[in-house]
Amino acid sequence: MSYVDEIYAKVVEQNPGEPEFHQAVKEVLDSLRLVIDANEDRYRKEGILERFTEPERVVSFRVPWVDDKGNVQVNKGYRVQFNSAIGPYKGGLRFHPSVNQSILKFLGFEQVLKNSLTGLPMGGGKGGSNFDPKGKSDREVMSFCQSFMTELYRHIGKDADVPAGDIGVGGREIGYLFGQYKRITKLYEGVLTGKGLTFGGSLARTQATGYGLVYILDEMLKANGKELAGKTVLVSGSGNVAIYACEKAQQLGAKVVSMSDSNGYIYDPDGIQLDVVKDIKEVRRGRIKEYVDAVPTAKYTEGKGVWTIPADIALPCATQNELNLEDAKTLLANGVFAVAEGANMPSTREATDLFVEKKILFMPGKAANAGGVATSGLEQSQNSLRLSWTFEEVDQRLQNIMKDIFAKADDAAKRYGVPGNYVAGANIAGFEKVVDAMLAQGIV
Ligand code: NDP
Ligand code: 2IT
Repeated sequence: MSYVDEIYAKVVEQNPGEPEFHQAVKEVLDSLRLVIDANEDRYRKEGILERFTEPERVVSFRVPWVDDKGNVQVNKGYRVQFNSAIGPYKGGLRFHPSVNQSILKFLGFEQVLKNSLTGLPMGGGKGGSNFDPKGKSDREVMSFCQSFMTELYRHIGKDADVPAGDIGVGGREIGYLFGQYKRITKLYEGVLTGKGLTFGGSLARTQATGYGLVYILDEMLKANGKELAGKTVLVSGSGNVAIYACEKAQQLGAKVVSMSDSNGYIYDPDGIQLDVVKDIKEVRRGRIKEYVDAVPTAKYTEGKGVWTIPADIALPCATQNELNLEDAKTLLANGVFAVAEGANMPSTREATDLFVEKKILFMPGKAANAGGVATSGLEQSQNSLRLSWTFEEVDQRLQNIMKDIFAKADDAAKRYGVPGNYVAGANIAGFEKVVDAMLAQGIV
């Protein structure tokens, strides 16, 4: 049996009930076959894949808190510290009822390769809780965040592990978490990123994931003789990534016609009015269906289905496995020629395979959404230097990083004889750096 197949079988056997983790490992290992086969003896001898697929540490803990009615609530909290070969663990916290160990391990595993691609010295980690911030008061969210940090603080630190936001964790949550960390440890340090601008946050971090997604999309289009201006774009989700992907796509002359949340999607043939979406989502924490109250010419549809709208480009920016094989077929039949993933693993394996097989321009999440964590890395740099860069300075660095990621994925795909396959290219380029560091550091 090949080393890849042997390790994948082991991962499935030793991590029962973790389908998302299996899925992410399989996708990555399959596309690394060429590299691994070429180095099989050395990698086997050093146990590279056994170590690469096993998190260095998984911490799980109880998060008790009291709601506004005086009832005690108990949630599960986690931090997966996956790989620290190239730097301290770095990666977001997700607060969503679906959170479990499988989802956080898949996210942590992907994060290792993503962070490597940024070129910055960051290892990979992920954490979170099955806490649902929806419908909770600010006091309840604060109470939960304080309890969460009262356990998490002992596992993190500016040179050990630096969490940030992800689904359900934005500026409000990071503020509460930072306040509690500082209070417990007496340390005013860059232990979290995505902080408010008055206490160490970086300009452009809020925009970074969505902007970065469109920068790399633009790069991919240009490299293939196409351009973004004038194209019709589908965006799913209406959170942090979706909103700023929409903003940058519009700035570059594209027409974004959809957004969604877990209840349904809106279709605005005249182009999304982003100020309306920002007011609903960032100010009022409302639902996307409220968009049609302000824009009656747009249409709201309950349920899934955002991928049935005809367009040129699709940007899935909500969550894992939100775009399946049927959706992929529909997109292709409707003329979509490029897909870039704002979310982590939004396309199922079958959908990804179809995009690759049909040779459309497809940029996988670990490359396409790396602008967020890259800018987190820039926030860490600014914290260490005790200064802050301007918006333009950070944005320029972000653009350079996204260009560089495209070049790395493009180059690795060409080197291994699969030009244009950015799935393989991103996985290979991310893996090469991590493996080099792991080999140099011995069996740890
Ligand atoms: P937000 O919480 O700001 O927004 C999430 C959006 O996705 C919401 O519109 C939400 O709808 C929707 N969504 C979440 N879960 C589901 C679900 N199970 N089914 C359908 N819709 C869902 O999160 P972000 O924008 O930060 O994150 C979006 C994606 O981008 C995630 O995959 C995340 O891992 C990834 N990402 C985020 C980065 C960041 O910097 N924030 C960086 C890189 C990747 P609803 O409100 O109904 O739940
Ligand atoms: O998936 C991701 O890359 C993030 N949620 C951002 C992580 C970070 O540390 O900024």
